[in-house]
Order: sequence, then C-alpha cells, then structure tokens
Amino acid sequence: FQVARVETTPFDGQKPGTSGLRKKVKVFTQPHYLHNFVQSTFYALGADKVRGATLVVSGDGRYYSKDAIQIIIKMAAANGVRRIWVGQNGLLSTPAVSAVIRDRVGHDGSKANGGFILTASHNPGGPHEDFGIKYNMENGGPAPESVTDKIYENTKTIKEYLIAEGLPDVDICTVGVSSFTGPEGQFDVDVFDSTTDYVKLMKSIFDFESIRKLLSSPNFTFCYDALHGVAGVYAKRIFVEELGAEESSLLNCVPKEDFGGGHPDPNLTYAKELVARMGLGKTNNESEPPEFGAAADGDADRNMILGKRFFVTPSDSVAIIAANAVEAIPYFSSGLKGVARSMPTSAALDVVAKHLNLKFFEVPTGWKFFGNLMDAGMCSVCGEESFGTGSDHIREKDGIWAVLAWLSILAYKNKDNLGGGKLVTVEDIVRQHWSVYGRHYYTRYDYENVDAGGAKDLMAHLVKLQSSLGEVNEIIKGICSDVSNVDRADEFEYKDPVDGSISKHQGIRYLFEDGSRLVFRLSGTGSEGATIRVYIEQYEKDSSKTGRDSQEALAPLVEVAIKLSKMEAFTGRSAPTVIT
Ligand code: VG1
Ligand code: CO
Repeated sequence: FQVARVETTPFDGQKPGTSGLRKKVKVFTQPHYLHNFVQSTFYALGADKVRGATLVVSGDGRYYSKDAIQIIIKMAAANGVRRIWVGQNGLLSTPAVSAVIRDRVGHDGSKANGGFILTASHNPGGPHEDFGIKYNMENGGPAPESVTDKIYENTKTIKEYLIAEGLPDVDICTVGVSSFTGPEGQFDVDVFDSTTDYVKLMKSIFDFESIRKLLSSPNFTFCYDALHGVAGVYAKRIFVEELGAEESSLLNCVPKEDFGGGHPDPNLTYAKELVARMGLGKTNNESEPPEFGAAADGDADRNMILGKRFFVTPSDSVAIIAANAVEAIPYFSSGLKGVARSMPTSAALDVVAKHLNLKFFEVPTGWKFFGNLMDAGMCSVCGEESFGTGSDHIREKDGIWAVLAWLSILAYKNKDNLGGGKLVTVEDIVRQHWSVYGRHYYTRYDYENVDAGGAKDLMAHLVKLQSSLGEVNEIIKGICSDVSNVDRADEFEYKDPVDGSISKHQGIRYLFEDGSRLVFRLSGTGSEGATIRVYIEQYEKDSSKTGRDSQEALAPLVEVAIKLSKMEAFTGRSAPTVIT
C-alpha cells in the first residue's frame, strides 16, 4: 500500500468527555470526522510512540463499528503502526481491551502499546443513535487528561491526515493474521478470539470451582442480562461454558448493532426484562424469581447486582466487595492495598476503609483517575455510583468481574449449605453489612437532554449560593425543617497524589452536619444538550433504622435539592428523566 495525505479542516466539539468522544452516528459519519479525531490522537501520542507500535482496535459492536475499524486500520498503517490487533468480529468489551493491552502476547511475541475502544457505552446505538471512540494507554487505562487535552488541541488545528491507499478491507470475522507491505515494511492485522485472554485473567482471580458449585447447587438460581451488548459474548463463555449455568439463565446475550432498540444501561429503568424476572417490576411475576440477577451495559464495564426482589446500590456493592474480598476472592487473599471511590459515590466505602484500616481515596468521576493510584500500588478495589466496580486486575471498570466477585462472596458465605440448607441471600448479605457499618441511603436524579444554557445557569446559581452558607441554611429551613444544616459547600477539586496534577470543577457539593450530601454535576458522556445529575445521600448509623424504603427516607433531602437548585425554573422540568 501507499500513504496518502488527505487535506482536511477542523470540526468543532471534538473534545473527549468523561470517557472519550461520543456523538450521534450522523456526526461521526460526516466525511473526515472520525479521521480527524484518530489523526489528532496519533499526533498527541507523538510519532515515536506510534511508529512500530502494536495497537488494539475493537469495541461493543455498535452500529458503524465495522466501518470505523477499517478506517482506523488504514490510518494506523499509514502512520507507521506495525500491528493492529482486532477481537473477532470487532468485538471486545472495554475491560477485555484493558486486559488484552496489559496481558496478551502476540504470535510473534509482541505486546500492545495501547488501543482504540469503539463504544458509547450505555448510550443507545443504531443509525440514529450514538457512536464513540476513546484511546487507552499502555497500562490498559483511559488516556489521562494531559493526553485528551492534547488530542482536543490537535482537532482544532488539523490540516491533513494520513491513510493507506491500496490496502484492502481486512476480514475481521476470521481468526488469523493478515500481512501487508507498505513503504516502511510489514504491517499485520491480527484477528483473535475475543474471550480467551479475558477468561484466563478471570480464572487467575477467582476460584471458579467454588462458583461452579454454587451455580450448580439446586437451591441457587441465576440470571444475567447483557442488554444485547458485548457482555453476551463473555457471559456465554464464562457463566455457561466455564461455570455451568443454564443457557436459559442468559437474557439478551446476542450482541446487536442497535442493542435491540433498547438503552443498554443496567439500571432499574432500562433493564426491564431482568427487573421483572427478579420480581422487582410492577407486573406481578408468576414464577419464583432467581436468587441472583445481574446486567451489563453496552461495553460490559458496568454492572447491576440484584437479589430476589432486591436491588443493591452500586455504592453499597463496592463497599460490600471490599469488606469481603480478602476472604472470598483468592486474588485479594494477601490483603487490599487501598480502596477508592468517585466523589459522588456514597460514603459506604469510606466506612469500610475506616473499619479495616485501609488507605482510602476520593477521585473525580470517570475511571481515568483510579489508574494512577493502581499503577502506584495504592488501590486494589474501587467503584462509582454509576454501576461501575473494579479492581487493579485491569485499568477499567469491569461488569463481569463484579458479578464474579458477588458470586464468590455468595459461594463463600454458603460453602456449608449448598447441599439443600437455607441459603444466605444477596439481601441477607446487604442487610448484614448495614447492621455492621450503617446504611447510606442513596439516590441519583438525572435530567437528560435539558437546554445547555439553562443547565449552565443552574450550576452557576449553585456556585454563587455557596458563598453564603447562612442564606443556604435559611432557604433549606424554609423548604423542610427536618434536615440538618449545611456546614460546608464547595466545588470538588482533585490533586492526584501520584503525579500532582489538578482537576478543577468536578462537581458542586453541599455537605451537611449529619453526613448527608447533595452533589450536582453536568454529565460528560451525553451527545445532545446537557444532562444534570443530582446525587442525594444520607447516612443512618442506627441499625434499627436501616431498613426503610430509600426514596421515602430521602424524600426531604430530594425536595431540598430540587428547590435549592431551582431545577424547574432553570430547566422547565418538573421531574427527572431517570432515577437510580
Ligand atoms: C458517566 C458516569 C461516570 C462513568 C462514565 C463512563 O459519566 O456518571 O461515573 O465513569 O459515565 O461510564 P457522566 O460524565 O455522564 O456522569 V461508561 O460505562 O460510559 O464507560
Ligand atoms: Co460502559
């Protein structure tokens, strides 16, 4: 093949958000749009990092992925990349990409230097929905802000990109290596099985034998919903083939380009089928729900954990995994190096860290901040309120890992009663946890696709209010008399303890005397308008009061949040789009 230099002009708005660049498909398919972003990434990495490199390219299989993979292959070849690794059919979950970058060894002994992940995660897919792309570094984690800032700067000045001419489309459906010759020598495309490396990693972390015993026990029932995302590929291989679960326990496990028309976001609103099966839906379910249920998002880095008629909040989930990891999961048997959560995530993990005397970190939203801590050996388990949980086995959150972690805890707690005795259930484990550590009532209200100007004004209003706590408390008393006083309010700022970098404006916080918190943020993953997220949390230490309905317990604080922020006045919305 030859190298063509194609003239181009910048597009506005190619700034990577919380997790890469996400836009409508019709934006991505404009001539040169994807090309500009990919070339800007190569420029940001620098020629010395790109020439001769081995890069992974794959994703959740959403609409436009296959075309995008061919474009990136041709651009990589033209920029001097030596090898491209592609998961079969272009499918790799986000955690599997991270694992492949870190662990896979090519047939010629090569190791990956980084990779492009093609996904818009939990956003819907299809010709009228979203596509996305992000770059992960050599440690398997999302590019840090220093790199994404450079990418963005490059997109504003780009004048040309390089693309291979005379390089045919590569068959990405068949496993094997194709070799080509360009001006600088050999270029390989290596198509490999999407699950092998990931399964090997999972087997090195968990005791598959004890999970297999749990799954085959007659008194344990299981259900997994991949919402037609890429998780289905891994669920079949791991839960059915390796661990012996019934085929019928898998829901929506065939990956589809449009996720079957659904919203591949594992929460009580969008994972409808699973929610109904678990006995949590409004419709009355005839049959007895399974003991355990879980779901994933499009790229399989998120997870929702459910028990029979019981929802585990993600903030509780990470705390419970941290509290039980050393006993239940072989990978952690020698202890946890530390734990971390994102700022809006509830403080349930903080309490565990305190009890167990563990290092603890609070980072901004988005997985990129955990990676530095893990690379420095300071953090083993971490999580976010947005259904993200993970550990230092990779540098992304990991939906299947979280399910295996829960199954490990269940297997450990039930090791003596799998013969037919009464099971310790998911609900038992959570209630037991609350009785020891107290409970953090928690909810998140999302106002999606609101007018961007209105959202900005609302945030500015909340920042301005912070300068007078006296006034804030007066307003709050006028709304509801039985919430405590705000004793601190600020905009969250993070100084990375490893590299000293500072991230500002990471969310507006109102911190109450009794430990309650209200947090307001603008989403960085949407593709249209603005999304306002309101995070509401209240701590209850008294074990006789930890069993209340969460929405009921939080009602006064919710009212304060909505009125204090003048939500309806700024956005015209009288109710949120989604409550989690
Ligand atoms: C959201 C979540 C955040 C998560 C991010 C990526 O970001 O709140 O916790 O890390 O999505 O998740 P934002 O900026 O919209 O609040 V995923 O599954 O898209 O990779
Ligand atoms: Co995701």
